[in-house]
Amino acid sequence: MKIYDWPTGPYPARVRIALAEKNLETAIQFEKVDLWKGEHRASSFLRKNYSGTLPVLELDDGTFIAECTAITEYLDNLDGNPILTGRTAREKGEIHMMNKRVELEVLDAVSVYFHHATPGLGPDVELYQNREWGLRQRDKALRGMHYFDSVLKEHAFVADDEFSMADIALVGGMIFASLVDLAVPETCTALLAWYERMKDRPSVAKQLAIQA
Ligand code: GTS
Repeated sequence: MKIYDWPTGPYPARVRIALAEKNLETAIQFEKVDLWKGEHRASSFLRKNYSGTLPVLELDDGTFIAECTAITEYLDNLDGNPILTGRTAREKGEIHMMNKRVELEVLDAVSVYFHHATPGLGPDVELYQNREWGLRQRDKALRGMHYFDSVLKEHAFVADDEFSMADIALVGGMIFASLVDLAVPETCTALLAWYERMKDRPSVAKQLAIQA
């Protein structure tokens, strides 16, 4: 299997953390696609992923699977022992709901802020920017952090009281926020404490060492 990757990218980080949790790192070959040079916009890459985003998983039979959630679902179920995406119908429902909520309310919002209200990937790659939209998404991400703080005041993890891909997605959000200097509000004490606990996981620590 191959992953089209950008090693310090917050979304690729989600899949790298999932791979480490599943002890699958040695089963994967990584191929860099340079976002800063706009290689993800090339027609050869768009044939692999219409959306032009990283990461993308290529299976040995030539199938391409894009989207972090879909890739995580695939990897988690390969050995018939899903530990990240839920075992029961209820677990799956709750984990997917919270994973999507992390994307909508924090991670994707920070990404839009980066692409629209900061220089983003630079003038050659960012062909359309809307600063007002970017700033609104920054404020949405901050509201999202407060929401997850309230969740983590009541629960040890983002979904279902067990570590899951929803936690990994929120780690991606924390990584992206840090890359764009968007500080987590100090009042979000439960969110900050949860992130410190996440950093103790070898999978997350390894990714943060790559980010440093
Ligand atoms: N919904 C996608 C997913 O979950 O995989 C989003 C993926 C995404 O936005 N990836 C970023 C990207 O390709 C990579 S990174 O920002 O984490 O490095 N961005 C390029 C672009 O032009 O938006």
